[in-house]
This record gives sequence, C-alpha cells and structure tokens, in this order.
Amino acid sequence: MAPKTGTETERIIAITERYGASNYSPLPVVLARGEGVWVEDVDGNRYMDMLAAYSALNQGHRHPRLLEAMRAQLERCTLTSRAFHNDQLGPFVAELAELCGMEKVLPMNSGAEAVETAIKAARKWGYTVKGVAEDRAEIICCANNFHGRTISVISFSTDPQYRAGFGPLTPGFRIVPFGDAAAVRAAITPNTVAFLGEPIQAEGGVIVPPAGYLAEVGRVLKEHRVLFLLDEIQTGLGRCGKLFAHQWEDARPDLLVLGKALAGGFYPVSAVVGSSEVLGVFQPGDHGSTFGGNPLGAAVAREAMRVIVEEKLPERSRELGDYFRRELAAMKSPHVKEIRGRGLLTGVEVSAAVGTAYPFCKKLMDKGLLCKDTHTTAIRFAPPLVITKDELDWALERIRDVLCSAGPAGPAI
Ligand code: IF1
Repeated sequence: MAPKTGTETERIIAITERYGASNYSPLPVVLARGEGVWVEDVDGNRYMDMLAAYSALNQGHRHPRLLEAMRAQLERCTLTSRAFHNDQLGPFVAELAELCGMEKVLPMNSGAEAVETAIKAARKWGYTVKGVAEDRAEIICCANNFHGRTISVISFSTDPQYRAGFGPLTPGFRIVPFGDAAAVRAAITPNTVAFLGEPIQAEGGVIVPPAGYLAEVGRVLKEHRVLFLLDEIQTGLGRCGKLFAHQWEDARPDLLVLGKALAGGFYPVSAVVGSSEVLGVFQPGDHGSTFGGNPLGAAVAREAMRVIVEEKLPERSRELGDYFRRELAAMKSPHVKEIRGRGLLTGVEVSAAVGTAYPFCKKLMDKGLLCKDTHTTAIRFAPPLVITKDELDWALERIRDVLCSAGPAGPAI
C-alpha cells in the first residue's frame, strides 16, 4: 500500500523499511503526535486511534495526569536497579496488590517477560510445593492463544508462523481447545503444575468463551491442585468492562499477569500478581531484570492505576462498549458475519465472501479512523477507554460508511 509520493510519510516509511528489520507490515501512516483518542501524522492528518496500542493506551495518549507523574519522576530519579531499594517500588507493589486483592507483586517490563515469570513461578511451585519430580512439570495452554514472542512463549503457540524457524522450542506444554473446561480436566496429569489462559482471546480474534467457562476451569484446577494463571495483559485494567475480564465470572486466578495499560503507554511496565504461596518460591537471585521495578515506570504506573479507578474507566468501557456493539449490529451490514466483545474490546468478523478484514481497515484509515485487523478475518476496535460518546458516534459514522456502502465483494482498495 504505497503512500502519496513526495510526502514526509513516504520518506519516513522508506528509511524505516531500509534500516529496520521487516518483522511488521504496518498501515502506511506515520504518527508523530497523540492526545487522548486522537493522533496526527507527519503530514498533518488527524486520525482517531481505535487500536490504542493494543490496549496499552486505555488512559488515552499522553493523559495529563500521567504526563505530570512522569515529569515529576524524571526530575528525581529514573533508574536504580534492584541492587538498591527505590522509593517508588514499595508503594507501587503495595498499590497494585491492593488493586488486585492479591498478596504479592513481581514487576517486570514487557508482557512476554511477565508471562515467562509466571511460568517460572508455576514450575518452581510445582517442584518445591506440589512435589512434582524435577523437570517433569507440565503446563496446560489453550489453542489459538497469544502470550508473547519469547522462545518459551511461542513454544505453546498454535500459530505455525509464530513458531516456524525458531526451534528448538521449550518442552512442557500441553494444548487444549479454548472454552472447553472438560478438556482442561482431561489434560491434567500428576505432573500438571498450572493452566495458563486468556479470559478473552484478543489476538485470537476477540473470542469470548462460553459463560461459566472460567469459573468451571477454576473449580477443576482447585480440585487437582493445579495453579490458575490468567494473562490479562490485554483484557485487564478496564478494557473489557470490568477492572479484570475474569471478574465477569466467579473465577479467581492464582497468578494474574498484567502489562500494557499498567503504565498507560508511557513506559513498559508489566507484573505478575498473586499469592505469597506461589510468588514466595522466588529466592534472591532466582529471577530479575535490570529495569523491572524502576522508579520511573513505578511512578507512572501508580498514577496510571489511580486514573483507571478515579475516572471509572471499567464502567465507561462497559457502557460505551455495549452501546458501540448495539450500534454496529443495527447497521445490519451485509459484510459482517459476527460482532463479538466485552467492554471496549470488539471484534467484527467479516463474511466469508469478503474474506479479509484488511481492506476495511485501510478504508477506515482513509476516513480518519485507525484500527487493525486480527486473525485475518476480524476488524478489531479497541479505542482508549477515555473516549466520549460523541467521539464514538464520530467513529460509528465512518464505520457505517465503510461497512454499509461497499459493494458485495467488499470495499475496493
Ligand atoms: C506483537 C497481537 C495484541 C498480549 C497478551 C502477552 C502479550 C500480548 C494477551 C505480550 C501482546 C501485542 C504484542 C504485539 C501485538 C500485540 C497483539 F496482535 F500480537 F496479539 F495486542 F493483540 N499477552 N500483544 O496481547 O506482551 O511482550 O508485547 O509486551 O507482538 O506484535 P508484550
């Protein structure tokens, strides 16, 4: 998809492609500024951001309170390493534990690192507490999952592209279908230490499991003394209309994995939150990170959490998400097969006749709305949770244009 010739957009894309590794194929727009739900490209075009950095921007671009917290901390101290204490880490872990109603927090940076951390915790718990024989631990994961890109994490991906060419992969994972609690029960062996899942599969195409699934999985795991690990890196912190998506059900994870919006898009901050019994397996030297728990990330994350609570972002997400999907359904677009989601995480599955969601995303971009296809056939809409109803109506108008005015073979590109 070539941008207009001679533009700054074209120049920047050219050097990005010339010098950057080509592990992405982004839409042809070069963003330079962001504020709230709006972004501007290098040629001065304005767009609404309905991807929100895969839900890292739940608080919107450059939320003023986060900007202030970040600035204030920049004036004081940015990094200490964990060789010393810093005055932000203690309050950060205390406030995050309190927010989650859990006992302990282990801070990391990226989401994938936090998932790795949860796996390490579960394995060590299996050996030292449950009594599984050395190197025999098994972890049950779901087909169609997305948990990140490290070698161990792709080892339990079921997407061939994520794995191909990167072996040898890490052993010790078993795959069961998503949304099927009986399959989890059937996969448990005496060596099973944990089940790892997402409450809603976001990258998997915004797949919402059947009602009661998480609660039933929780019961099965408890019965067999298997840890319940939930990756809420994308679904958590208000995105799905509750503080955490698992709160739609009577389910309680042993370890909750968080990232993305934890620092509102200002800094990579992730964490594993859980019980003393499980996180207590780590002894000094077992695990760590140069930047994990740094004062800059911790300070901005503390404010990011306060913004989520004080601006009632989960409630906004629930109300506006319901409204958004109602309006989408009312369009009765011939190109739409199914509309799925919770809160402000929505997937619009295009019909088989249309085939792929990408042309819709491109058309929406041309109308000033940025979103992203997922799993080829779904358009994902996930705006910042600070979006207003008027802004959502603005988006709906453009979506209606694209979904309802195109010919039966889909929109021309
Ligand atoms: C990419 C997807 C989203 C995640 C869940 C862990 C991680 C992610 C549930 C890892 C990260 C990101 C990564 C980014 C694109 C994006 C993505 F399309 F690939 F799947 F959001 F939907 N668990 N998701 O969603 O976190 O290490 O990236 O901080 O890899 O291209 P990370």
